[in-house]
Parts: sequence; C-alpha cells; structure tokens
Amino acid sequence: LDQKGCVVWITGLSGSGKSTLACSISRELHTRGKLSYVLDGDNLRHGLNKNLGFKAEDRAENIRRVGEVAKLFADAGLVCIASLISPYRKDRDACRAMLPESFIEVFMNMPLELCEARDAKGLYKLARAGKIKGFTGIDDPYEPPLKCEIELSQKDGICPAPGAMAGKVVSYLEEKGFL
Ligand code: GGZ
Repeated sequence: LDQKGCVVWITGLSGSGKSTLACSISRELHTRGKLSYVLDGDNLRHGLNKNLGFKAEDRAENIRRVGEVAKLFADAGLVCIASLISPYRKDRDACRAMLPESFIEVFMNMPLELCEARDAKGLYKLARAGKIKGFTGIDDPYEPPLKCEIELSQKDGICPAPGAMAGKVVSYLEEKGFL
C-alpha cells in the first residue's frame, strides 16, 4: 500500500449533500484503486453512537468518537471520509488536532433554503413545526469554518454535480500527495 492515509472531514447542514459527496469521493477513489472508508454521522448514530442525541455535549461526543475512529483508518493508510454536520468549530478543531498534517476539512456551503427545499427526510418540516427541537440551522447553531481546505458552494445559484465536487476533492488529495 503506497497511500499515506488522511481524513476528509465533510461539514455542513443537513441536506447540504455531505453523504452524497462522501459516496461520490469513495467511488472515484475506488476507480483509481485507492482504499477509502466512509463514516457517516447519520449511519453511525444507529450503532457506535446510538446512545447520543443532539444537545451540544452529545454532538461533541459524537464528533470526538468519529474523529478517533477516522484517525484509526488514516493510520491504517486509508482515505477516511467523515460526513457529519459537526456544527461546532471547536469539535471539528479537536479532530483536526489529532491529525494536524492529514486533516482535510471540506465545507459544504449550501444555503439553508436549498437544504430545506430538498428536505429528503421531512426533518426541516418537522423542525419548523416545532416537532423536532434543536435542529441545526433552524433553532440550533451552525458555525461555518473560518479556515478550511476546500469550500464547495453554488455557482450562479446552481449546485455543482456531486461528481464534479468529488473531482475537486480528489484532485486536492492528489496534489497534496495523499494518493
Ligand atoms: C440536526 C438531526 C437532528 C437535529 C435528527 N439536528 O440529514 P440527516 O438527518 O440524514 O442527517 C442528520 C443527522 C445528523 O447527524 P450528525 O451525526 O451528522 O450530527 S452532528 O454532527 O451534529 O452530531 C439529520 C438527523 O441526524 N437529525 N435530529 N436535531 N440533525
């Protein structure tokens, strides 16, 4: 194995396209014969993190655990792709501190209106109706990165295709010698 191992940490609102991007990056890496593994916040909350909710300290613990697991994968030489809302800057920075040389923060900077319009699981609707309390972007904070390696956003009001965004991330990894 000639891979260095790193963590691609995707942060952004629910519905911003984190899981789709993670999957697309993983597929592109597979095509190139590179090993990767996706850690998805929503999936892990059914297993490893099923005892955690959404208050600030639970989110912090959720992110801490995923950061530790991501580090294990990176140590094994894989590109570990973590996709979690991870709304608090200090929680993301704590993960970065575990792997200062190989932590790539990707900010899915999509407008709340777009995420809410997608509403794939109907959670925004429930949050607006007050049936879910503490929903990120509605009545819970999201702190955008002050500095991140990659920021993905709309161009002229249009969201780039997942494959195009994944291409950007993979090119970055290549440039920095992680592949
Ligand atoms: C935010 C919530 C909430 C609240 C349930 N706030 O888009 P989804 O549905 O499929 O993914 C979201 C997921 C968020 O889990 P994370 O582990 O990524 O969150 S964090 O990093 O903040 O710990 C969303 C769903 O859970 N969900 N309730 N109140 N998202």
